[in-house]
Parts: sequence; C-alpha cells; structure tokens
Amino acid sequence: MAPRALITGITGQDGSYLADFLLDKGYEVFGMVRRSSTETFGRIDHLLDRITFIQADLLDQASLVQAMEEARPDEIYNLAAQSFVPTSWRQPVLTGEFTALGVTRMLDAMRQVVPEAKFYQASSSEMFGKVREVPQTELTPFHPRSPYAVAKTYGHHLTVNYRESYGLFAVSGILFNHESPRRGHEFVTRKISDGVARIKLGLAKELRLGNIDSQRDWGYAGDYVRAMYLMLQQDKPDDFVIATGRTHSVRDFLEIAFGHVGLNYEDYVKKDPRFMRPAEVDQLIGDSGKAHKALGWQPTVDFEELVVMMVDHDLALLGG
Ligand code: NDP
Ligand code: GDR
Repeated sequence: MAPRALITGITGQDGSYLADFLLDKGYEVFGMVRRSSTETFGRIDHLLDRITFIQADLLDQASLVQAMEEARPDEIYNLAAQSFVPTSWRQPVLTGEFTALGVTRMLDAMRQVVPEAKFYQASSSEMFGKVREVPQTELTPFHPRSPYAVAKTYGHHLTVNYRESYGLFAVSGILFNHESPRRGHEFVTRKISDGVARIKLGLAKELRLGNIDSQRDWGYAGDYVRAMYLMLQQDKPDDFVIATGRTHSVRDFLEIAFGHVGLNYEDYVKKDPRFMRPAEVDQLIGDSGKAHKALGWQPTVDFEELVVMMVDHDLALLGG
C-alpha cells in the first residue's frame, strides 16, 4: 500500500514542493487547508486531482483530530504557520497561536489518533537570531529576535519534549532561508525578483526596501523539502540544520538580480523606513555537516543560480 502523508501548509511555498516530491515517490498525499472565501491553490493548481484535501485549522483542535482520523497518515509534515516575520510584531498573539500553540495542537492530535506516525516540525534559523556562534549548528543556543522566532523556538522545544515525553517519532528541521519562483511576494528575494522584472519591462520605476546589509544563508526550496523527507526516513528521530553554508547580503542579491537584466541596482533601489524591523537578525550561516553525514543531503542549486531562476521566472510571468 502507498505510504500516506498529511501536509499542513500545503498551499504555501514548501507545501507545494513537498507535495510534488512525495507524489513522485508514490505517496498518497492529504493536504490540510483552511477555509477561505477565495481559493489559495495557486501553487498546487497542477496537483489538484492528485491530493485529497481536508479542511482544518491550526486554531481548532477538533478539526486537527478529525484530519488525523481521515488521513491516517504514516508521515505528518507540519509546515503551516504565520511565517512572515514583520507580521509577527503586528499580530504577536495570533502568531503565537498559529506558529507556537499550533504545534502543540498538532502533536497532541497525533498522540491521540496516530501515535505511531512520524512528525516533521518546520523549525527555523530565525531561532538563532542574535547569533551566539558562527556558523550555527544543532547545538548553537537560541536568541530569537521577533515574536515569530520566539514562537518557532517554542515549537522546536515542544517537538523535542513530545519525543522525550511520549516516545513519538517527532523531529525538528532547523531550516535556513529557502526561496523559489513560488516564494510569497512579501519576502525580500521574491520582492526583488518581481521588482527587477517590473523595472526591466517598464512597469515600475523603483524598488523600496529596508535593511539591505542583512545577510542570509539562502538555498532553493526544492532542495530543502527533500531534507524534510529524509529526516523522516531515519531509524531514530533527530533534529537537523539544513543550510548551504554560504551567506550573502540582500545587496548581493540585488547586484546579481539587476545585473542579470543589464541594470545597476543603485539606480532603482530606495531605502524605506517602513521595511525596517524593530529588531533585526544581521547574519545567518548554517553548518549542515550533520545532515550531510547522516542524511546524505546536499543542496543542488547555488545562490547565483537561485537568483537567476527567480528573475527569469518573474520576467516570463510578466510577459517579458
Ligand atoms: P508560507 O507562508 O508560504 O506558507 C504557510 C502555510 O501555512 C500556508 O499554506 C498557509 O495557508 C498555512 N497556514 C497559515 N495559518 C494557518 C492556520 N491557522 N491553519 C492552517 N493553515 C495555516 O510558508 P513557507 O512554505 O515558506 O514555509 C513553510 C514552513 O516552514 C512555515 O512554518 C515557515 O515558518 C517555516 N520555515 C520557512 C522557511 C523558508 O525560508 N521558507 C525557513 C524556515 C522555516 P493559507 O494559504 O491558507 O494562508
Ligand atoms: P526572513 O525573510 O525574515 O529572513 O524570514 P525575509 O525575506 O522577509 O527577510 C530577509 C532579510 O531581508 C531584509 N529586508 C527586507 N525584507 C522584506 N521582507 N522586505 C523588504 O522590503 C526588505 N528589505 C530588507 C529583512 O530585514 C531581512 O533581514 C524568512 C521566512 O521565510 C521565515 O518564515 C523563515 O523562518 C526564515 O526566513 C528562515
């Protein structure tokens, strides 16, 4: 019988790539979706007839229990969250409900209905925040810098705690930033690739950004969902850092993206205080040595390829 996977956050960037990946592997995929007045299936349009959708919400325990009963999953990937850092200062309570307590609700529903299943929690490099060491590993202490990061830190500890308390197969993937042509438009990489395409095609004149000196370890989402899957194929549950091991500034991203279409970013980028954060994460760089060894995981797309892939996609999307 085909293995069964339940994915929360299936309409998001990672959920869509993970669904592609697991369907290719022969899985039966169940996607948890929340009710909305307009459909949010843009990223999984090509998969609609291959996924079984279950309506549920991270805020509603009974709906999660029912989702587990309907899907009877072998593997659960908890990708749903309020994932945009700036929104977490505007809506800190809601962010805590989704991104922190949502993990407790999911793990408790699993414990009640399918305790033998394997659980993946989407943790984040944002937990390292004001970093205590460079590069960051599974052993680096956390210093979260936003309500989002604090909520993710709770989710991480809770996942480890349920593993230790109840013997569940529950793992936390500490993933560094990963991007793609399916990235949401508010995140800086997609905002830039879309902005570059618009400027090149004469649809916009400038691009307004916040802190372009911050540095991130950016990888490709397609590579990162493979790591999620590999973590659940191990004999023992364990936590892993997933990163490229290279860091770049937003400025580097701008230089390559504008340069790719023959423009200079300095002629178009305007600093806008609206996009500055009350507390910033200045530099992230991950050490995935443990994942390389134990999972055999390696990234396949480098930074320059990622930038060019995103700009070319947005040019094509806008008719360029
Ligand atoms: P997205 O923001 O693209 O997707 C988030 C998903 O969560 C959407 O499907 C959204 O549904 C769903 N969701 C939000 N709130 C609820 C709710 N209350 N009930 C049910 N579903 C909900 O995120 P990504 O795909 O980029 O990231 C996936 C996960 O990985 C997130 O948890 C994120 O925090 C984490 N992460 C991401 C990294 C990255 O670089 N991308 C790095 C490290 C961690 P809807 O379509 O209805 O809004
Ligand atoms: P991040 O991603 O906060 O790292 O979280 P984002 O792309 O939003 O910001 C990256 C860096 O770019 C700077 N920046 C801007 N950011 C945005 N969004 N818009 C701007 O105009 C802008 N100008 C400069 C930011 O200050 C920041 O330093 C992402 C999310 O996917 C999280 O869910 C995930 O956990 C982490 O990555 C790892």
